[in-house]
Amino acid sequence: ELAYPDRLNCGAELLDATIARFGHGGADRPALRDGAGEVWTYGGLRDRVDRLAHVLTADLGVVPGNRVLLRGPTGPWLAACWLAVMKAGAVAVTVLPQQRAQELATVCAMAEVRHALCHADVLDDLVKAEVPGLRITAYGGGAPDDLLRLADRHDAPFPAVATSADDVALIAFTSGTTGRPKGCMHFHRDLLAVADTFSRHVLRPRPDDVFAGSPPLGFTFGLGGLVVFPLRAGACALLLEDAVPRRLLPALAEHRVTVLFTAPTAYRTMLDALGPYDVGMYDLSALRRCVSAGENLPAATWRAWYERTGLRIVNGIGATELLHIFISAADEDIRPGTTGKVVPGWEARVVDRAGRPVADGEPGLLAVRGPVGCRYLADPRQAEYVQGGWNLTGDTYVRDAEGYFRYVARADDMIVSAGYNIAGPEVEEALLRHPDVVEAAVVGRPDERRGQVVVAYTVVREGVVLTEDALRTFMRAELAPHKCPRSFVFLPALPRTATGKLQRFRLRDQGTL
Ligand code: 3SK
Repeated sequence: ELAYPDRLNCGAELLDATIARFGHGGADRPALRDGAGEVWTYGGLRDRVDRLAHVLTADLGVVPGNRVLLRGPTGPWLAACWLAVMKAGAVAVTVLPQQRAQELATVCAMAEVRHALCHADVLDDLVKAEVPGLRITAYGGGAPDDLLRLADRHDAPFPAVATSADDVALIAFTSGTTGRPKGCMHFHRDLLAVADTFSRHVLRPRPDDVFAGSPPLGFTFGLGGLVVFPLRAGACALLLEDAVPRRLLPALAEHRVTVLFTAPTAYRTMLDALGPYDVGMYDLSALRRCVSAGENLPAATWRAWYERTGLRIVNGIGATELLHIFISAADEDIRPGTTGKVVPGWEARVVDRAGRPVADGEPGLLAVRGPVGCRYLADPRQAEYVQGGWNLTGDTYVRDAEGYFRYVARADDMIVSAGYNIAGPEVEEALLRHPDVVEAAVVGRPDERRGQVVVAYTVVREGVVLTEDALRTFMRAELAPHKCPRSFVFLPALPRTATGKLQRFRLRDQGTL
C-alpha cells in the first residue's frame, strides 16, 4: 500500500526531499548532465528550478492549476522547467519537439493551455499554431526576455506550493498508434507512485546510478525513466538531446551509463551497429539495467542482446493512461518472450469482452488496476478504457499458471484468415529470426476468399539483397502454413509515431505511407 500525505508536491519531493534524505553533502551529488559534459548537482538543479518557479509566478503570473505547455529537446533545462512547473503548483502539458502547429493547436485547445515554455529552436511551430491567449516564453535563445535571463534576476529558494496529493500535475497526450489525441491527467501522487512501484521494486536503482535513454521527456516513458526515477533514487540522469541508437552507444560508454531506457527497435539497431566484429568497441561494462518498453520485445531481440552484451533486458508494458510500467521482471525473474509479472502495487488479469477473467493459458484482454488510473480530459473513450474499475489497455495477453504475462497483439491487431486467429507479433517474431531482417511488421489485408491474408513488411539489413522467395522459404520452416505471409513488401523503414510506436494502420492503408 502506498500512503502519501494529503499535501504533496512531487517537485518538492523529487528535489528538496531527496536532497534532505542524503543529509550533509546531499546538494553536492550529481543530478543531471548533458551530452556535452555539463553536470548539475542536486543543489544546482534546485537553485535553477526555484528561480524558474519565481519567474513563473512573479513575472508570468502563473497561478496553481494553470496549464503550462513544455516544448523542447531533451536536456537539463527542459527537466528543470518541468520541476519548476511542479513546484509552482501548475500543470505541465508535455509534448514532443517534433509535433507540428496543427497538433500543438489541438493539444493547447484541449488542455486549455495558458502559458508555454518553449525552447528557442522549436518556437516556429508553436507560434504558427496561433493559440488564442497563449503566452509563450522562449528559453535557450539568449534573447533579452529569455526565460533563463529572467531566472537570473531572481533568488532561490522558492517555497513549493502546498498542492494536494491528488491535484493534477501533468497532462500527457497519447494518440496511440491511430490518431486522435487523448489527454491523460495525472496527479502529484501518481508521479511518485510509478517510482515507488516499478522503479523501486523492479529496477531497484542505486544512488550512484547514471540513467540514460532515448524516449523523449514528452513521453511518460521518458519522463519517468529519465527524470522521476533517477531523482527519486538520488541518482543522476544523462539527458541527451539526440539519443538515436547510433549516438546512444558511444554515450553509454563515455558516460558510464548504468541504467538504460529504450525501445526494442533501438536495441536491434544498436546490435546492428555493434556488428559481428565490433564487440568491445564500446565499453558497456558499467551498464547493469537495460529497460525496454513502448512495444513488444521479441524473444529473438532479448536473446541477441544477451548474447552480445551479457545483459538481460528488463521488458515492460506501460501506458500513457497509467503513466508508466505495470508488468515487468528483472534479473532471475525474467522469462524471455514474456513481459513479466505484475509489478508489486498493481493488479493485472486477462478478461473476456464481458470483463470476466479467462483461464490461465487463454488469450484475452489485459485489465489493470493500481495506484494510477486513466483519467482522460473530457473524452467519451474514458468509458471504453475504464470498465468496472479496471483499465483496459487494448492489448491481448495470455497469463500462464506462474503469473507471467505474454503479449499476443494489440486487440485490434489480430488477423483473422480463413477462420484462423493469427497474432501479427508472432509472425513478426519469426521474421526477425531471419539474420538479415532488422524490422518487421505484419498486417491483415482484406481478401475475398479468406477474409484477410497476412502481409509482411520488412526492412532488410543495409547492403543485403533478400528475395521474396528466400524469405518465404525461411518462413515456411518457422511457422504453420496458415500463419505464413502471403506477400512480402520490402521497405527502407517502417512507419512509426514520434514516440517510436509502429503505425500498423498506415501499412493497412498503404495510401498513407
Ligand atoms: O507506451 C508504452 O508502452 C509506455 C511504456 C512505459 C511507460 C510509459 C508508456 C506510455
